[in-house]
Amino acid sequence: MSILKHMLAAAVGAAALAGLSASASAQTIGFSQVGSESDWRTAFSADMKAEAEKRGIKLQFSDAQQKEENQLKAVRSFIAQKVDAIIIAPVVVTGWDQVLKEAQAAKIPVFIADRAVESDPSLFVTRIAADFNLEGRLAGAWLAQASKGNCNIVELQGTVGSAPAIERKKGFEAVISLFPNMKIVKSQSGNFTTSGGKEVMESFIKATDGLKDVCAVWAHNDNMMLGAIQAMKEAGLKPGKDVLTVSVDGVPDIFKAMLAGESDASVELKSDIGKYIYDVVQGYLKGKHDYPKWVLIPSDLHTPADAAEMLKKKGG
Ligand code: GZL
Repeated sequence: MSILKHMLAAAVGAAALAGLSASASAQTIGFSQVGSESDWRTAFSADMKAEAEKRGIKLQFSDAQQKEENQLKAVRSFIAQKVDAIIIAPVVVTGWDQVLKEAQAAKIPVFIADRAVESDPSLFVTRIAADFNLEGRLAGAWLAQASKGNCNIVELQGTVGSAPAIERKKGFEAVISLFPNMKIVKSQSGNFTTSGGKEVMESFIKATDGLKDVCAVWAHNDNMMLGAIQAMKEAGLKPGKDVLTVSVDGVPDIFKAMLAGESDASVELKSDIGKYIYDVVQGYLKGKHDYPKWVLIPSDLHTPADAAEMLKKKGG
């Protein structure tokens, strides 16, 4: 048989196996998603749906619109439907013990994705997420270098009580505390939304007489930074120049802002993480039960130097 025929036979065999494994692993998975508050969240949701489709997973997707009570309702509905597994991206870290115990009693494995809970780790299989504290440290280190350790900072916090807001703040402060002339002079939550970031920045501009003596804006996500950039421009300020900016997510519009000279740095948070999450869930359902309690997704910082390349990578 010619080489080509061998390759075709192998390809057909592989496709059949893949088909078999897909049908054999056709599972129903419930996914309780935070909401659609940011470009990153929207991209993450799209990736979770596309990857489930690719793997023949029946995904029960629930958008909680950033309300914990909606997430708790969704998880209880998944339990009632007797799904094969439950994935939760928790809007805040507290309030999960009871529903996690109910899922455990129903023998449905739970996986925490993207964010984190304060609950006992025995109540879920594992957490597949980035290191928010590291993201805060990367942002703080970049600003220390960019400002030569001399900077009054205004901070746009994420959703109060959420793991990324708690840990990004801790990581950022751990680094700037090493520099006596770096301090956060204003800090308030914009709830991870563009409109929230704009409103808070407008109040900061008013309270500091047009960001007088303010050297930088630190935002826990890009959407709040994009709102802050709008507010600074409307006040006649030059974000990215008069005021340094650093945020997290690495969404396409922040790279566009960098190319326009209006943003200086963003720590990328990978949004195409459905493959990692489903690998873990499907691995567990097939019998692999020795996952660590945290499957870490890497993050790295980007600046205008590679903004064009990152924008292309993000399909922007
Ligand atoms: C972090 C993620 C955060 C993003 C925000 O992993 O949960 O939530 O940084 C989103 O854009 O709102």
